[in-house]
Amino acid sequence: MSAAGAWAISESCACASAVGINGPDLARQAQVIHRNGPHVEAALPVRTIAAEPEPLAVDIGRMALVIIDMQRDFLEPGGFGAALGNDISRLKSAVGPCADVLAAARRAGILIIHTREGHRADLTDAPPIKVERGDPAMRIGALGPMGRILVRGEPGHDIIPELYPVAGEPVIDKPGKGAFYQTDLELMLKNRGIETLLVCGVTTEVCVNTTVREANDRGFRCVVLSDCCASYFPEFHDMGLKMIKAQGGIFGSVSASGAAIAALSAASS
Ligand code: TIU
Repeated sequence: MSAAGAWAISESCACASAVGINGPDLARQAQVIHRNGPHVEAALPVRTIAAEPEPLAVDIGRMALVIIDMQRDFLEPGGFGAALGNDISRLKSAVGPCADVLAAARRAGILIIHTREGHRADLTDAPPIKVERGDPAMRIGALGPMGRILVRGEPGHDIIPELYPVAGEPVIDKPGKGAFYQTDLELMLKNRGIETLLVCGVTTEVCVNTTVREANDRGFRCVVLSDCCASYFPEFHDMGLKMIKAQGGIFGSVSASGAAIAALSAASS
């Protein structure tokens, strides 16, 4: 077992047995894994997810769904995305598939983490080079129709209603593009024994790509769901995904909502 984390491993419980990603040798050991300590819930199975560059066998019990920055500031008029001069309607396509994967992940009972990009009200955690970009009237911290742009606690900073977190789903507030930078995401994932991240969110080439690269360097396997991600620039979306899966999956794998839902549904049935 490569990352036991907070999981307890027992050979004496009557729960269904699970195998690790490392293959049948572990299956022969008939280990039983429980999340969050002794006998909380049955272990989840290994499933193969259709993905590029190749199908991936994933231990569903060691997989988390990470939804990146599906915030009003990026997807709704008057927010940070619009302030940067972008066509925000291009991000809409990701909402429905994300909602479907979120529902399947909730049914399967896997760890679900939401992230939000944004800053303290006094902007002490915002690098000047980031704040000083663009039209002064529409910069980070400026007052827009959804409150101060990209500032924590403001309406625009929050997650869109369609994907709103429910109790028990951690929300990571991040000051940068990557979800690992200056956050406790890595700690959470390691404590839960997570090996694989299903990654959704916006934008493909900015916060999704940055997070996937950070995750890859930390030893987490990423499966990016193409239709659950979007960019203001369609060509960047396509290239962002290509860069992840090239060279044998140099940063991770690329799959789609249907394949992820199939694997999650098989795990929850
Ligand atoms: N979340 C995220 O991607 N932040 C950005 O600023 N993205 C842009 O594409 N600008």
